[in-house]
Parts: sequence; C-alpha cells; structure tokens
Amino acid sequence: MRGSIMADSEWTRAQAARSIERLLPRLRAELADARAADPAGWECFEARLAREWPRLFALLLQLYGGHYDFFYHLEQILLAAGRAWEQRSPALRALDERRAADPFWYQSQRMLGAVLYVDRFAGTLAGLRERLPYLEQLGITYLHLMPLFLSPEGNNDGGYAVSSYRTVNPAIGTMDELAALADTLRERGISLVLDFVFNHTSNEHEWALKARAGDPEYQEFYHIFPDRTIPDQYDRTLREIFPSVRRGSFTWDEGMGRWIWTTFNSFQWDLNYANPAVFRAMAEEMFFLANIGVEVLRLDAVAFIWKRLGTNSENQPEAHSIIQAFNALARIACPALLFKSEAIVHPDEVVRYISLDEAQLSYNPLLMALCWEALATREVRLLARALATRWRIAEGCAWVNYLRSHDDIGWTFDDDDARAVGIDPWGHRRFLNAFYTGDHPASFARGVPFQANPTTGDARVSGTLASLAGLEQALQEHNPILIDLAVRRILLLHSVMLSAGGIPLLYIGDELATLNDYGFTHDPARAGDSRWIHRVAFDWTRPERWSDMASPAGYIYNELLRLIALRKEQEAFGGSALEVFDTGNPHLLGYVRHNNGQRLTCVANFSERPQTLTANRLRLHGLGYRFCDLNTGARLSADEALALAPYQFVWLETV
Ligand code: OTU
Repeated sequence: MRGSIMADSEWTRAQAARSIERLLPRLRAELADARAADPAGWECFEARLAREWPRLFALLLQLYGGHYDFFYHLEQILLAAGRAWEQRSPALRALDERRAADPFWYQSQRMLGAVLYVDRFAGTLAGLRERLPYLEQLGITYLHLMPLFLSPEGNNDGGYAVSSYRTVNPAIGTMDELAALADTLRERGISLVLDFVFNHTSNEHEWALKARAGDPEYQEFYHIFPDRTIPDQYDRTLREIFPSVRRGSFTWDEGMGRWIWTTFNSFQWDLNYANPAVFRAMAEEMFFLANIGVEVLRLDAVAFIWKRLGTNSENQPEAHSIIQAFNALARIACPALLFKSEAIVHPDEVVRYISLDEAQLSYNPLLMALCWEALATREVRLLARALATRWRIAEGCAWVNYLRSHDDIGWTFDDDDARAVGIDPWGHRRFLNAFYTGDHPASFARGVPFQANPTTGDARVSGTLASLAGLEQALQEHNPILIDLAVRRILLLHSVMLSAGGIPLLYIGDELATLNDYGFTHDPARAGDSRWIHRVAFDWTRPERWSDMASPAGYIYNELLRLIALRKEQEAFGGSALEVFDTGNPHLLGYVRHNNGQRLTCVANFSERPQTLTANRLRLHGLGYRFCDLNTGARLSADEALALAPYQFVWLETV
C-alpha cells in the first residue's frame, strides 16, 4: 500500500494541489468573520494548511480513496479543521505560537508528569482545584486526568468506556469546570493531558444507541456481524486481550440481535475506521478536546484501531496512517496539541508509533517492565541490553517513563533479546508472574494476576508499586530490615525514572508508598478487574505523616521531593541522550546522560548486597578522577573502586 503511494506520489501531489485549490474558497467563505477578526492568525492557519495538506491528502487518499464519497468527506474534514481554528480561544492561539517558537519544550528536565483519577484523588474537579498545591509542591508540569467523561453506571472500565466525549461525568463536574481548570493549569505551567479513547465507545454512546435502534448509518460506525461466520474467521488469529471477560473478541448484542467487535470489555464497542465518517467524527471530538485546553492527548489502545482478516489486527499500517492524519489535522488547527502513544505491545512495534508526524510522546513499557524484571532477578543484563539497543527514538520525540500506571504490568520484552543474554523468554515470564503474584518462595512482592489466560498460560500483574516492591510484606512482618530494603527499592526505581531522560510520570499515590487496596473485591462493578487493587483512593486524612521521616511513606515522599528538585536543576537530565555502559558487575546498571554541556554518570545497584564498580571502569565511564555524587553530596575519587550500598544509586558529576 505504501509502495503504491510512493509510485503515485507525483500524481497524488497534483491531486492534493487541485483539491485544496477547489476547497479553499469554500473554507474562506465559511470562516469570513473569524478571518476578519484575526487576519494574522488566519495567515498562520493558511500557512500550516499549505504545509500539511499534501501529506494529509495522501494519507486520507490511501485510507479512504476507494470510498464513493471520498471528496465529500475530504471537504467535511477540512471544514471541521477550519471551524476548530475558528473556535480556538485567543489564549490557545497564543499557546500555539509559543509552542511553535519552542517545539521541544517537553524535553526539558523540568518536566514531571503525574497521572490520577479525579474522583479517587479529590472527589470532583472542584476538589482537584483545591488540591493543586499538593501537585505543585511535587513539581508537576504535566497532569494526566484519567477518563472523566460520561460513562455507563457500574462497570465502565475505569472510564475507558466513553458515552460522550463532550460531557464530563456529572459526579465529577462539568465541561465548563474542566475548561476553566485547563486554563488555571496552563497559567501555572501545567499541561493538561486527557485520554483520547478512540478505539471504541461505550455501548451507551449516542452512535451505539442509534446503531442499536437499527440506523444503518451508525451501524457502519462499528464492526457488526449478523452471525458467527466472520467473527469466527477473525477469532482464529486474534489475541484475547481480556480473556477473563469472555473468550474471543466478539459480543452478542441482544438489542440488535447481532455480533459486535469488542476487543476489551463487552460494553466497549470497537469503532470502524474503515468508514471515513468515523474518522471525521472522531477528528471533531479531538478538536473539541484540544479547544477546551488539552495539550496532550493520550492515544488509548492505538494498536487495535485497524482490523485485517488473517492477522492479529494489531499494529496494522493503517493504524499509523490514521494517527498521522489526526496529527496533520492537529498541526493545522490546534498545533500546540501533542499525542502520546499508548501501545503496550512488542518493543519493535512501540517505536513505530513514535515520530513528529505521528505521536511525539510514547509510554515506555519496556523500561517499566524491565525495571521490575531487574528488581526480581537482581540482575540488569536484560534491562541494560534494552537501554543499549532500544532506547533511541525519532529525533525530537520523548519517552514517557513510568513505573506503575492504572493498568497491569505485562512482560513485553523481545524473546530474542532475552535469549541473547541467556534467558529463556517463556520460562522467564512464568517466573516473573510467579514472583510478582507472591507465588514464589523468595518473593517480596504482593501482586495479583490480571487476565490470566488458561489456554496460553499468559498473565499480567496488578499491584501498587510499594506492594510489588516489598513494603506490604515487610510491614506485615514488622521487620525493620525488610522495610528498609523495600524503601530502598522504591527509591531506586524512581531514581531510574527520574534520570533516564524523557518525561518521568508519577502515578499519584506512589510518592506516598500507597499499598494495595483489597476492598475492590466487595464492589460488584470492580470485583472482576484486579487492576482496582492499585487504583487506590488518595488518603488525605493524615497529611502530617508526610513530614514524618520515621515512617516509610514520609521518608519516601521527602526523598522523592528532593530527587525531583535535583533532577530539575541538572541540564544533563534534559533531552533523551542516554548511553548505557558495561559495569562488569551483573547487579549494577550504568548509564551516562549528557545534554547542554553537562554530563552525569549514573550507577544503580539492583541487589540487596553491597556492590562495587572497579576504579578502572569508574575512570573510563565517569571520564575523570574526582566526582561528586549529586544525590548525597559525597566526594569520590577514582583511585579506588566505587562502593554501592544495597539498592544504592549515584548520580556522578566530574569535579
Ligand atoms: C488501555 O489499555 C487502558 O489503559 C486500559 O485501562 C483500558 O482498559 C483499555 O485500554 C481499554 O480502553 O489492555 O490492560 O496492548 O494493553 O491498550 C490494558 C495494549 C489494555 C493494551 C492497552 C490497554
């Protein structure tokens, strides 16, 4: 498909030029008032349109060129972009210009992300507004509020079943409050991040209700089948994502008397992007979110948006084209808007979503999973290999590095990478699952399985960071030595996240070492989904304990505040350049960060025993003889080996 576009590229360019020539007068007429009100702004819009149109046209032609109504949809998409610009507030147009002047702002070491559920953190949007000082004290500059849209009552997959992208869940607040919050955040230097749940809608979305009522136009919005013939053909090659919900990827809908494609829960209906009307409708929802002041859209479940018979229907080339087309539209109408890819898939596939033309930001599921892998094995060979071979991404883009999220942990490393360092991938995943679900005699972790698949033996892991790192077990055993080790593990993981480059993303609650909450099993809407064990309501009842350095939570909280402040002062932690080096010690991870003239050598001990880095290697990789460990202020010399205490990490600057 890509090949034919290339071969036809001249023809395509000519078509693109002709089409915009024809469409532009329509657009200018439609936006006459807005153009008159901001002629300079319109000039910028037209310049962006001229720049982006050839690629947008080529992408849409490739996706929808065969559709009988292609030119009608093309016109409607362009008009939607124009109206989005028309409705963009002066403050957001000003933001567009600021970002154009500093396009890689998100690579600064001052960036720090946080992610939370509004209801579980602060009850409502009004409550969140009152709690902003807490987030500001942490140094947050990027705030991801998990889905807060209208959603079905009861189980709604933590909001990932959206019934309206333009309505806030009334229990949380209103769209006006959300827009006002976005303004406040922006004024305080915090970018609002929301989900773009665009692979599916809830079965209560207006489109789904119309489809159910028999409206053929809206039945085309989804993948609907009269009987099992085609679903059976697809099911043969699809991965089951939520096998404990149902087997296979299709759900029988009683109301319609039809089968419907549901990759995730049965109430999450996959959208049909082969239909240009779906692309256009979702583009309009994207513009709406951009214009309430969202600066980053987290592209939920990107891997699944295009289906192809005979494949696993993940990571299809068209999925990339669709995101690129959304990206081009954003560049035209609301250029400050960035995308973050949520592709929790094979590492080869994760990086394919990352480029300035597609998603500028991406979760880094490999770093996340391998930090936990190294913590379990006390060895860094797989982690070091991944950092050495899979860290680099497209110029100008950034990883979003995280340790825990609202989701499970999956062991998405590459099998050959594992074999290359002498690890049997299949056995290793079994070991990791056993280790983290407490099914291993030597484990410190208190996690639980998520979506165990009885057929394939696959499973993922749920649990809070602190519980997985051993704090829950240590506290239960009232064992001060184990408590100390767990606290060290928690800080070690955060040190990697804060120093590796890209945007570190804190899962709110982890900074206070929140433990698993087993209460979800009593709530029928949540009992079937073990991820609720780590979606814990924030405990505001005893804020005084945060200053209590004698409690693990207080100690961790204050240490993290210190590390965050330290990170923000180091130019070397900005940008993305990272070089991993061989420490000659299987327990020590070593990497060099350099940026804007500063260079830092980081060493992290993933074992509970003291370890050393030889003086030779320290000189070689530290590029010097005398160092200062920024973390402790200690002065070191490379006359002797570098000694690291259990789980200690150092950030060394040559002095
Ligand atoms: C996302 O995750 C969200 O993060 C989840 O909270 C949602 O349940 C889901 O989409 C549906 O909206 O399966 O277990 O391989 O791992 O996209 C999490 C990619 C998920 C999937 C990921 C998905």
